[in-house]
Amino acid sequence: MTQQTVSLIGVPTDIGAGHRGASMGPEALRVAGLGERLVARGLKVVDRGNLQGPLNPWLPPDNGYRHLDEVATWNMAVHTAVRQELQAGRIPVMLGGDHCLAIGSISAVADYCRDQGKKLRVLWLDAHADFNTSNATPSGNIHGMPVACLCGNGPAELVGIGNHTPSTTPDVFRQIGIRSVDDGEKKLVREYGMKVFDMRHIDEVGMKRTMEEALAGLDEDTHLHVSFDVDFLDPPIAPGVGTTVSGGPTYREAQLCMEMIADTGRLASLDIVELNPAYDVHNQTGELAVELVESLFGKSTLIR
Ligand code: 4U7
Ligand code: MN
Ligand code: MN
Ligand code: MN
Repeated sequence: MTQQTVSLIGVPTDIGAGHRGASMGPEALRVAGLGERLVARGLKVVDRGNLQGPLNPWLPPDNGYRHLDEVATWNMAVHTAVRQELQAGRIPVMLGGDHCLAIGSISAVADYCRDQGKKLRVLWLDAHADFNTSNATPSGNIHGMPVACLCGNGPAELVGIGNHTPSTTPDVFRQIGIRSVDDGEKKLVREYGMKVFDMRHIDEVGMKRTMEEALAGLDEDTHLHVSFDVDFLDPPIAPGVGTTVSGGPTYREAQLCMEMIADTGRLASLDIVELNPAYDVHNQTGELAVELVESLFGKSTLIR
């Protein structure tokens, strides 16, 4: 097999978040050795450096959205950068930054899949469903809205990013690790028929069966995108995020999740988002994220 190339795209902003500091995520991931670890896995790695965009004005929400124009500007830059790497046959790894940036990355992946005649599957690893709207949101923070925007339920500034509106459809998503969904958001999740593997499901059937279900139906024509919100993980092992929610996957469950994704051989693009070094302890969450991404790219402790 030819050597695969991974492109690291840093997106240093917390423009969509409710806490400052995710803007430092890209550098923390680099300091934790992300690039070197992927090289050690036999991948070729190019680091595109960091994208640039507007500073965070840290204003209150306006009409249900905080920083809507700035969020749109950052996401257009992400869209262009991710699309360019895909077009060149590389695996884009977006280093967030907060999770609003998945609007840019996944809209690019979805456009690419249409052009290539590929099917898309998105694994959304998160404590949250990120399916809010300006009416449902308790915060106005757009990092709680990217999945809704990608499915066409959001402001024109965000829903219109990329070549197709809406960018994609609810059926491509599998949401895993979910344990915090707002009341209005919950209604929308049901109405749109989102496939949610919440913590209750993981508790009941285990991570193994959960991942078998979430990965069912992939074939050689499927582009698999993983959107890894670091708050997916149980807070005691991953304190370095703005919005911790107790009761997440353990170290072993998270490893198994990543290993089973790697086993499909279909991973073609990735977001690593919401890492917030301002809340971290000695970059332990950054290092854990890197360790899990190694597993996602095929590192295994298997002996058999
Ligand atoms: B993340 C929240 F109210 N639902 O909308 C909101 F609980 O990207 C949190 O998953 C959103 O980290 C979290 O503000 C967004 C809140
Ligand atoms: Mn999220
Ligand atoms: Mn989250
Ligand atoms: Mn968060």
